[in-house]
Amino acid sequence: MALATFSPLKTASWTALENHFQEIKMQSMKQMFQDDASRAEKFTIKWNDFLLDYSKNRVSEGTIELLLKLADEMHLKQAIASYFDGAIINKTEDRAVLHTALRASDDAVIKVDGKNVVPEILEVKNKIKNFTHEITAGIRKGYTGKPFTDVVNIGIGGSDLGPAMVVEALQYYQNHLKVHFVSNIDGDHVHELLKTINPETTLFVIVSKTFTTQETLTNSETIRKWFLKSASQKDVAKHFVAVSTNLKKVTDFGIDANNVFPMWDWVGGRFSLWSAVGLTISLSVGYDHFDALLKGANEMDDHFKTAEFDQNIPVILALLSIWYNNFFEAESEAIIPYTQYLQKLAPYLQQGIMESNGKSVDRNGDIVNYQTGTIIWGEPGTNSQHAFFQLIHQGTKLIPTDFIGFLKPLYGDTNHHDKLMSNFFAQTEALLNGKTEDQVRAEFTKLDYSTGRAEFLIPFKVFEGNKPTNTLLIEKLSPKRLGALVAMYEHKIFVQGVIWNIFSYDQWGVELGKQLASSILEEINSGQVKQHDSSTSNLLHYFLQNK
Ligand code: G6Q
Repeated sequence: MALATFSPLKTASWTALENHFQEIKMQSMKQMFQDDASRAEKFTIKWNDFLLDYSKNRVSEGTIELLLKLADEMHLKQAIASYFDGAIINKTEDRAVLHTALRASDDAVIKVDGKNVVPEILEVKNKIKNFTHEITAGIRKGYTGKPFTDVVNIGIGGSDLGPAMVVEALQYYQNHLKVHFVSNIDGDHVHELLKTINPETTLFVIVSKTFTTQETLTNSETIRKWFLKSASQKDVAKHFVAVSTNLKKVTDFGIDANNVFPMWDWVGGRFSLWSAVGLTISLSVGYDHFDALLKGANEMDDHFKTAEFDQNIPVILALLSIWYNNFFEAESEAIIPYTQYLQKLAPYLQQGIMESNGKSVDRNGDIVNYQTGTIIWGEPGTNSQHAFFQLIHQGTKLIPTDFIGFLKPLYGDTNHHDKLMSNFFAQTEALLNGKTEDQVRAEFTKLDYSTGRAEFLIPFKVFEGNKPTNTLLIEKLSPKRLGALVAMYEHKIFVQGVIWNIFSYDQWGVELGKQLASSILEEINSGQVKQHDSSTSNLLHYFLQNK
């Protein structure tokens, strides 16, 4: 079934939310906590070993009811069914959106064009499993007979960010292989990498769904040329494998057809880490951990499909985000994991969230008259506390923030972990309560400040508070829980796209720059600058004269 195509502004709940917003916008959460001793309990969802406390949000029970009504009015239930059933919900590209099938159970039946795709998925998983074993056990060897020590993932965007984020996040679970990522067309990126690897013992995984991406092909060619300085053409087959839908182009590159890991057009790049795009993940942590990552995502899929909306983590997170984006007019959201392992989570989610929902045309092709895609940013705590938290606490902008923390550290160092987590709890508490003028004055009195000095400093030391946060507490960082966490955000993206009446699974916005770059490259190569605006012309002339 197709997704609904009417504006959320046409629903009764949207109007009710607008009215309700006028009542609630000045209310303080501090007061709400004082008025209701069971607030935290009411706004907490426990699922497996995840706990989401969303009580530190500027919402009442009435707000949540209205937001849930909005979800119903936008036919979210039916939309979820269409998403999981393989309906063509990516209409502008005429495709199903089935990254969820990649982590479905082995006996699931999921049809695309009438054909069950699960057997093909299992076949590719098996190929990933066997290949991982052969590389990690040293059965497959390099061209001089040595086992592989390094793996280079060559890809960009969806073919880089997911694997890079997960490999970093699961560093604790890594085996002996050193995994590197090269993505940028900037030659300095690849040349720095080449200084650190040995052609005899390095495996190159070229990841490109289309196998037409300029960055990936240029990097692959540069690397192949470098490789051929010490190896011969026939050795390419041993050292280069590819993940792609484009078998012809892959084999033209010189890669053995047996070394191609297929993917499908119903898997969008930014949702593809669950497919063979995750081959480097499997190589890095072993197939069993890769499989556990998929299982975790699958469990979150089940939760999303079956939990009532008021107990449904992705649904609640999406609705809260809509509340701030469309009613409070918040411009951005921060995601702050309290673990260094998740340092690439925010950049990864920036693509997932901003490429999916950064759209200004609705599902009818009309320009929307409301805000869509949220701007996402973030860095791990506590580093971020010493960097940009000042603005979250005392700046002029409202920045709803997700705090993600873990009950247990991986190395069992409770000294560090307790300090880390005390910061985690302190920040959300400070953001909620702030600090009043009276509290600041009392502190100054204790410190024996002169009245003049104290009165001067008070305004600078007051914290307004009332800053919304979600707290997600997870048992311990593991492949399975990471899979569930990533799937949670994927489904949040989906819910928001459904409610905003936009197509979340295309990305036409990245095309124009690519087209212009290819015609400008011709001008740079020929030295003939064509007609541009005067700024671009001047810049091109300057570049050509001085490069
Ligand atoms: C993601 C996008 C995009 C894509 C890259 C790489 O959803 O589609 O980021 O992943 O442009 O594309 P290829 O895998 O085709 O090289």
